[in-house]
Amino acid sequence: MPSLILITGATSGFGEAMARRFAADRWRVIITGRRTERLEALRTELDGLHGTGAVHALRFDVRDRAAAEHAIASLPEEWRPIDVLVNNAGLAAGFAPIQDGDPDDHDRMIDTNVKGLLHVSRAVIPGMVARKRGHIINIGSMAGKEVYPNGNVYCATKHAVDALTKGMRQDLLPYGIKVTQIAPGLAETEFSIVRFHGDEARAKKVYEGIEPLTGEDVANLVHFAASLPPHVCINDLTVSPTAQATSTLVRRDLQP
Ligand code: NDP
Ligand code: 8X3
Repeated sequence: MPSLILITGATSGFGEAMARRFAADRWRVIITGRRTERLEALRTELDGLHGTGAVHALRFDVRDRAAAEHAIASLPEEWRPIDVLVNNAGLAAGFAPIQDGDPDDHDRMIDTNVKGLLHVSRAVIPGMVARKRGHIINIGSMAGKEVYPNGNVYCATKHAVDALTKGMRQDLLPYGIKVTQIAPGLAETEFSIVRFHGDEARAKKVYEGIEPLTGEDVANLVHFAASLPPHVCINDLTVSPTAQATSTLVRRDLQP
C-alpha cells in the first residue's frame, strides 16, 4: 500500500498544493476542509489524474470537536492507518491593535489555529501510538517565532502551534512518531484575503514588490520532510521569501 496522508485545509493555498504534490507522488491523500464543492472538484481532478481511490474527502469544520472526531472515526478501514497528519487548516482574521480587535476574530483564530489543531490531532494520534509509527507536520508561521504590530492574537496562536509541536515531540518520543513544524513567512495564497475579510485589493498590497512564497514552495518542503528515512526528523523549518528577513523587515525592490 502507498503511504497515506491526511491534510487539513486542502481546499486552498498550502493544503491544496500539498494534496497535488503528494498525489502526484502516488501517496493516498485524505483532503479536508469546509467548502464541499472545492473538496469534490479536487478529489475528482486528482482521481482523474492518478486513478480512482487516490483521494478521500472529509468535510468538517476543525473548530467543531465532535465533527472532527466523527469524521476521523467514519473513515473506511483502508483509509484509517494514517502515516502523516498535516495540521494546516488555519487563518488570520483582522489586523488591528489589541484594544481595537474584534473579539469574534480573536475567537475564530484561537478556535481554528489552536483548538482545531488539537481536535484533529487528538482524533488521529491514538492510531499512530497504537501502530508505533507516524509523522505529524504542523504548519506554524514566522508569526510563531516573533510578534509584529497588529499581529497580536494571530501571532499568539502560532506561538501556541510552536509550543504544541515541541510538546507533541516529547510526548510521542516513546512511540517513534516524528513531529515537525514548518514555519513559513510571506506566502501568497487566500490567507490575506481571509485576514482582510475579503478585501482583495488590500490583500494584494501585502505582496507588492516582492516575490512571495507559493503554495507549491511550501508543499515541496512538506513533501521533503515527509519523505526522509525513518531515522531522520526535521524538527523545525522556518522558510521565507528571500526578500524577507523578519516579519517586519522586507525588501520590496527584489521583484523578478
Ligand atoms: P488559505 O486561506 O489559502 O487556506 C486555508 C485553508 O484552511 C483552507 O483550505 C480552508 O478551508 C482551511 N480552513 C480554515 N478554517 C477552517 C476550519 N474552521 N475548518 C476547516 N478548515 C479550515 O491559507 P494558507 O494556505 O496560506 O494557510 C494555510 C496555513 O498556513 C494556515 O495555518 C496559515 O496560518 C499558515 N500560514 C500561512 C502563511 C501565508 O503567508 N499564507 C504563512 C505562514 C503560515 P475551508 O475554507 O474550505 O474550510
Ligand atoms: C502568515 C505570515 O507574516 O502574515 O503566517 O504572519 S504573516
